[in-house]
Amino acid sequence: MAAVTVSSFIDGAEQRSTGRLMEVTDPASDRLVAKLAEADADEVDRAVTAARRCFETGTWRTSATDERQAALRRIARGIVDDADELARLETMTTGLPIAQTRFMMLRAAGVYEFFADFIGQYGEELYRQEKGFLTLVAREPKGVAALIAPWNAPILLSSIKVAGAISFGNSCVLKPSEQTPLSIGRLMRIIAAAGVPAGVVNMVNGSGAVTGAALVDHPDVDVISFTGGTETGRYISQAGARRLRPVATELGGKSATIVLADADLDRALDGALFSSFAHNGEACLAGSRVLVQDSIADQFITRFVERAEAIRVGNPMHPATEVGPVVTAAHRERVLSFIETARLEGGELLTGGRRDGAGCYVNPIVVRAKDNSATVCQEEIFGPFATLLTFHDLDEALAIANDSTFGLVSYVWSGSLEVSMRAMRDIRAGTTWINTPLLRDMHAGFGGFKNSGVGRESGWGSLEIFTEMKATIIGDGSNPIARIGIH
Ligand code: TXE
Repeated sequence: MAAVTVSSFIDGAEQRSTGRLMEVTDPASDRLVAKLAEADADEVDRAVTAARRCFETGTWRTSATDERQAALRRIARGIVDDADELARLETMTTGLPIAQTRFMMLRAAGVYEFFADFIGQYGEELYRQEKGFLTLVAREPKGVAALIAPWNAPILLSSIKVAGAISFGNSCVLKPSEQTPLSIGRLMRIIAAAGVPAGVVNMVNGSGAVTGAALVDHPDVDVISFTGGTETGRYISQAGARRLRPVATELGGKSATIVLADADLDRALDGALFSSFAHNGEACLAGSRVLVQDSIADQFITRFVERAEAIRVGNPMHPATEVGPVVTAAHRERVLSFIETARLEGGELLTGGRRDGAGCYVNPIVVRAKDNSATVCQEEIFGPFATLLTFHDLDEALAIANDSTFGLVSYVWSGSLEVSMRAMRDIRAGTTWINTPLLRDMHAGFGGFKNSGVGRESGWGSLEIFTEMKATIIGDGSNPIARIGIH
């Protein structure tokens, strides 16, 4: 099969880019599946200019809410109708199991539905505190949003940004990850076919250093929303600060799964395995630092390891596969390197590691760390790699959970209401799941404390990111006005 060349999508049309060609590979076979023509600063400028022009003309910005709602719902239907092919492309470039990418397409469609509902529901503000005045606070779209998305859930994470931005009337330029551009190219066509006017959603492909950097530094960008690694987030925040532009960042995590002795241990085991290894462990919300109460530790850890060894690792296109190859060969080597790091710091490898043959496969890794200061307890590994620790009581568990530079999510397994309430109050993370593995409700702001980022994506969170507050004060004519200039 000849490799297709993917390029940018600007002002409603695919571009014939002439930029540097980058390779997109299938991590299951290491084969080249596409070439990507990198957008340079000029092409990024054309995309931002198209978004700006479209915003200024007001076609979308001032459109009736029900027009935007209808378009968002048509996008949702387009994604559902095309879910099989979108999932196939996503699995081909990410290595994520097809059952999981298929599920994510339905979640992505749900995101457009959610925002269609949300913009018909939220109210703006009116105050009467001052006699003789009405003060109205309206929400206006910010303008042109630069949206930078990662490779680990391309359509879903891009859609949370795109739907959030355009539902409130913004225009946007999306830069997906250079490793996973294929499904996003198709999403652009779905958005155009849904009747969203040209210029509302534009997309530029290319590396972070060239295309991404040109986008976040463009003077006509009004707001930046980024999901990715912490160091990149820091860089992009600085770029935004130089131009005094707001930057929302959803970054990494090293989240704790706390298992107490009074939990339903069968469900806790299922949940701990799922939050460590689902999505190949390449998820910001992985709960891969598993803390187990010492009184149940031996038995729980034995069962955890047995189940990790039984996980079906293999061809991600196979519907029964539970863990596929990690995204690239370089990433596989990085993930594997943490085994040696753990050993050097007194940790013990309980199972998993290198898997021979073609493709970027890794057998699910379980390491027991000496204590929470170990690198494998502090750094985000972003692969099928669970780190186990034990604790004596709840206070110690909460202290370990919080002993992290990150604060994205946490998971708690316990039969006690008091434990749940303590966890809710004391864990410094943006989201805590109690007695359930991960599931996001778009009503709830998603984002992190500390190095896990700034801002929250959701209905209200996205409203904060993508709109400006505008106050209008109307007098009823009764208030006296100081009459200056009369002597
Ligand atoms: O992310 P990058 P990478 C974490 C995870 C992973 C690590 C590195 O730990 O191992 O980050 O992954 C674009 N200006 N997460 O290298 O580089 C880039 O092109 C503008 C957690 O893949 O942050 C891509 O589109 N843009 C995470 C996006 O940023 C730039 C998901 C993310 O890439 C840029 C992914 C620049 N200078 C990784 N440099 C999560 N929160 O879910 C890069 N990019």
